[in-house]
Amino acid sequence: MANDLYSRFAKSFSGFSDKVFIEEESRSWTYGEVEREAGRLASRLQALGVAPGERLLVQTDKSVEALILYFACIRAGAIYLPLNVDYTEAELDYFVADAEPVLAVCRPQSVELFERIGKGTLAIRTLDTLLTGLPEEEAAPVQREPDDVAAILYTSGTTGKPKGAMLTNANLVSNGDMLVDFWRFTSEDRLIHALPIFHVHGLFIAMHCALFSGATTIFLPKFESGAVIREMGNASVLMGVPTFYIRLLGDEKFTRKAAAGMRLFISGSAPLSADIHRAFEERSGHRVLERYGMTETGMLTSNPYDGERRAGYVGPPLPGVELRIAEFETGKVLPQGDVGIVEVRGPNVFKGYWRNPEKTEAEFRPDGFFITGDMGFIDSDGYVQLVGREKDLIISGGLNVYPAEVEALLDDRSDVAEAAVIGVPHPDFGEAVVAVVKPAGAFDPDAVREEMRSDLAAFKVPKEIIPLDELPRNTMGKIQKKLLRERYTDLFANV
Ligand code: MCA
Ligand code: AMP
Repeated sequence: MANDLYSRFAKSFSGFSDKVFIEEESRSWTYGEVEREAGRLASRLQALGVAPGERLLVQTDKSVEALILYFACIRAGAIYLPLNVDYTEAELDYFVADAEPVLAVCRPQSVELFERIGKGTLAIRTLDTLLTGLPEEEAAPVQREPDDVAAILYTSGTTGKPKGAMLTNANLVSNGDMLVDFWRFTSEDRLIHALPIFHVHGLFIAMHCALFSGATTIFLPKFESGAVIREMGNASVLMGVPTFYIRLLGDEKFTRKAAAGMRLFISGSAPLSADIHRAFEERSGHRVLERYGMTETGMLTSNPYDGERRAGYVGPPLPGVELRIAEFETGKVLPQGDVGIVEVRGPNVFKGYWRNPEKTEAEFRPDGFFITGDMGFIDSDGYVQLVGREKDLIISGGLNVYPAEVEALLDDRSDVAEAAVIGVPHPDFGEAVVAVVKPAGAFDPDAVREEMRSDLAAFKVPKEIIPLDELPRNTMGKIQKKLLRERYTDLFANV
């Protein structure tokens, strides 16, 4: 049997053919039905030039059909490139130019925008038009090599433009199979899926665990605590970002009884505070299993299934993942217990950044370890604790925001002399984006926020813009962000 990603899908599609794969409010889909639709859609994609190695750009709402488009793309051997629906024209323009997709599938309201961006050379379809009158004949799966790229996921960076992380067939198959085993997924499982499907977390981690194990997915359009609590009576696993767990605790219907039938709650994408971890256990009787990963690497560490799930720790490295702590500047490996940069190697680690060999080289050590940008240490039991980030990054509700991108937009404005963008503790999102700005003349923070929405995805727009006469600087003249973070640490304490 081939070991490319579609072959892995096919094993479940045929092995569980008559079993329900996905339940949504209006209908349910068996594994066999999903495979048949993916086969027909792959025929249509091929007719549109979506050939092996070509990029298929997708910016659609969450739906089972959008998921089938992913399976069809992989079946056709093409490279899947999903994008957050929040991205604005300026952001999309860059992705299209960089990835040079052969086809863009978008929402009806974005067709005109993609036409402007594509300048007549990009084929554009909505999901509806793509699915109308599908051919009866299913395209034969195109076999790919383990090292061929299956998907490109863009991640931003501290400096410069977003980079497309190339994930190979082998990366996705190995990480998926390992997680099924580690988290004990079986075909008896019923996974509540409330994450978006344009990130590694919702698309690869959640969906591959369900698909590879033959489980059933309860597919919700988005996270809403009431709906998630209702589904718990009929489910076994929930995967989410810390905000999910914070919001569940904020809902009085979330009780021990409501969670009684669940076997596993998994959290990741951002730090889950030890307080929330404990409050969750008190309320539900379940200890959340926290894990740590990245777009470039899939899952890296996880608290154990059977052993101690330790609050505030992301657990030991997962099977097959080598993890070490090093000195950032020199790469010197540090002794156990010392804080340094987390570096990783393994079959899960991506192939490199799309058409960006310089960035790829800069983020790998010569011996193949990838430099994550996260700071942490390994304790005497082998558990990893993350203590901060070397990269200037804010994680808000599980979504990454690079201050440099927001600062650049503010610095470009004539009413701003200079700006510093920081992450401030937020009770719902974990961290919230805040801009501290030295105005140049008349300055209306609300109007500025409103204007920023046309250039930046909504989650990146500062929740507050604070005008200050002078930004604090150190003796080297560098803006002291640490001091600003301390000063505004209670900004959202009462929201
Ligand atoms: C929405 N807003 C946000 C966020 N989400 N602002 C900051 N951070 C966010 N994450 C904006 C909305 O546009 C809106 O702005 C306002 O905040 C309130 O929105 P609300 O209705 O409360 O938001 P929501 O729709 O309920 O979404 C919150 C959410 C969602 C459920 C936490 O953001 C989410 O599903 N996050 C998960 C993201 C994820 O999958 N991350 C994984 C990537 P306005 O009113 O001004 O318009 S990381 C990854 O994949 C790695 C591998 C890993 O380790 O997992
Ligand atoms: P992304 O680039 O969106 O894949 O985000 C990856 C980053 O999310 C990592 O480098 C970490 O900084 C962060 N992250 C993921 N999981 C956790 C976790 N459990 N605790 C703390 N940070 C996390």
